[in-house]
Amino acid sequence: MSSIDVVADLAGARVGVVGLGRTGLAVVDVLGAYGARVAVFDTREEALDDVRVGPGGPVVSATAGSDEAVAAAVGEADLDLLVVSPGVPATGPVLRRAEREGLETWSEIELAWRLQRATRPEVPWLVVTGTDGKTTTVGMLSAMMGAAGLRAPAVGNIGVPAVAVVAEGRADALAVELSSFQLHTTRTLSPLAAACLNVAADHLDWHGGMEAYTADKARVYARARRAAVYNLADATTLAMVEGADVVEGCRAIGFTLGAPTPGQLGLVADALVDRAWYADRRRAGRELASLDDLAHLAPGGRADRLPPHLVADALAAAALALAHEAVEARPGAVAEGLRAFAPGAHRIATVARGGGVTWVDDSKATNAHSARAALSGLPEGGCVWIVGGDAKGADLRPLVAAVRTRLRAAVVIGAEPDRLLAALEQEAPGVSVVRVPDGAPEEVMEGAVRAAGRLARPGDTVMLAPAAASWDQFRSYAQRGDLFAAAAARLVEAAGA
Ligand code: UMA
Repeated sequence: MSSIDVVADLAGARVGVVGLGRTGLAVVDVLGAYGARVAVFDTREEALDDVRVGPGGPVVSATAGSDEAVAAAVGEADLDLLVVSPGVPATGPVLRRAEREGLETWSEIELAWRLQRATRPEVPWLVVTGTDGKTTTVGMLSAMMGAAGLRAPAVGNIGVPAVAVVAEGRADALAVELSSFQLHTTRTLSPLAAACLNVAADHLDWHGGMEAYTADKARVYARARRAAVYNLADATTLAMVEGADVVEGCRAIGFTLGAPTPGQLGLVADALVDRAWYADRRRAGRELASLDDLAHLAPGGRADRLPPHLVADALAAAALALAHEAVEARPGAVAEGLRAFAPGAHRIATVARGGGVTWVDDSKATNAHSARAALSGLPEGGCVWIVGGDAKGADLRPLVAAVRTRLRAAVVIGAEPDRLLAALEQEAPGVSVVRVPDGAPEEVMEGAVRAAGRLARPGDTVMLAPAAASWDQFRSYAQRGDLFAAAAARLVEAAGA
C-alpha cells in the first residue's frame, strides 16, 4: 500500500469508492480524470448499474453486498486510498475495517480540498455546519459573495458535490455546506472562514452518540484561517472555537440576535450590525442590512413575521462573507445578497394565499428543531399546523409544548400517529386536532389540506412543518411539499371561483 498525499499521486493508484450516490459518482469521475484505478462498492446491487466496469474506463471492479460483505471486500482489495460517501456510518463495518487495515480514508470533501490545493490554491472555502440552518446560511453566503462580484457557488451537503465544482475550476470562492458525516473523514481542509451554527441531537445512530456527533461538528473549525464564527446563543459552538486548532491570527466572531459588542455581529432594532470586521468596532458598529432585506423570506412577505432563526442565519452568513476581502471592500453586498437570496424549495416557502389565509410549505422541517423554528415566527394562535410522519423515534412532546401558543389547530398526518396524537392531547389541550387517515400520498395530502382549509380563519397561516421524515407516506420531503403546494393552490382557486 503506497501513501497518497497529493492529487498527483492518484495516477495509477488503486482507490476504493464506497457508495455510488451523488457523491460517489462525482468522485469516480474525478478519480478517473486523474488516472486512478477505481474499485467501487455499494450495498445496493442496482447502484452498480450507474458505472461501467472494464477497460477504457477508470472503474476496474464493482462489488455489491451487505455492509459486512462490502467491508470485507474493501479490506481485501489492496487499496492505496478509500473515499467514502457521507452515508457510510462512522460506527459501521466499512470504516472500522479501513481503520484496522490502516487504510487512508477520505471524505469526498477531503478529495475536493486536495484537488483545490493542487489546481487553484488561491480559491478560498467558506464553510458552514450545524444541526439546523446550514443550507439557508450557505445560500445566503453564496448570494452575498455573488453580489460582491465573485463566482461563489453553494456546494457540499446542499446537494452539489464539491469535487465536481472544483474539477470544473471556474469558481472564485466556494460556500460549502458540511454535514457531520462529511466532516468525520475530512482531514486537511483549511477554510478561510468557518461556522458551526448550533448543535442539537441528530444522527446519533450514525455517529454512535452525542459526544461523537459534536466532536465531528467541531472539526469544521480546524485550520480556519481568518474567522471562526460561533453562535452566542449556543455555548457549545463557542467551546468548539475555544478548543479548535486554528491558524494563527484567525479571529473568533460571535453572532447574536441581541445588540453586538466588539467582535460580534448582531441586531439593533431592525438593523443587522457589524462590530467584528468594522475598523471602528470598539466605538461603533456599521449597519450591513435591515430586516426588510429579509422580508421576502417571511410568511406572507412580512418582516414582522420573520422567524428569528433566519435572522441568525443571515448574521452568520455576513460574519463569514466579510472574511473575504471582496465583500469587505463592498459591504453593501451583504444587503444585496440577502435581497437576492431565494430559499430552496420546501423551506418556509409561501405557496398559496387566499381568503386571508397564507399557505406555507416547510416540508424540509424533518426534525423537531426545524419545525419549532418555522412556527416560532408566527403570531399567537394563528397557525394551523400540518404535522407528523416518521419521527425517527423522537419524543415530540417538548416541541408541542414549545409551539402550542401559536396553534389554532393541528392536522396530523403519518402512518403511525399515536404518539404524536398523545403528545398533542397532553401538551396542547384545547387545540383542535384532526387526524388524516393513512392512504396514498395524494389522498393524505388532499385530506390534510382540506382539513386545514376548514380550520383556518382569515389572517391565519397554514404551515406544513411535519417535524418528521416523509418516508412512511411519501417518496421524499420534496414530494410531500409538492403535493401540499398543489392541493393548497387548488383549494384557494376553488374558493375564489
Ligand atoms: N451506501 C452504501 N453503504 C452505506 C451507505 C450508503 O453502499 O453504508 C450507498 C447507497 O446504497 C447509495 C449511496 O451509497 O447507493 C448513497 O450515498 P449517500 O447516502 O452518501 O448519499 P449521496 O447520494 O452521495 O448524497 C450525499 C448526502 N447524503 C447523506 O449525507 C446521507 C447528501 O445530503 C448530499 O446532498 C450529497 O451527498 C451531495 O454532497 C443529504 C442528507 O440527507 C441531503 N444529508 C444529511 C442531512 O442534511 O441531515 C447529512
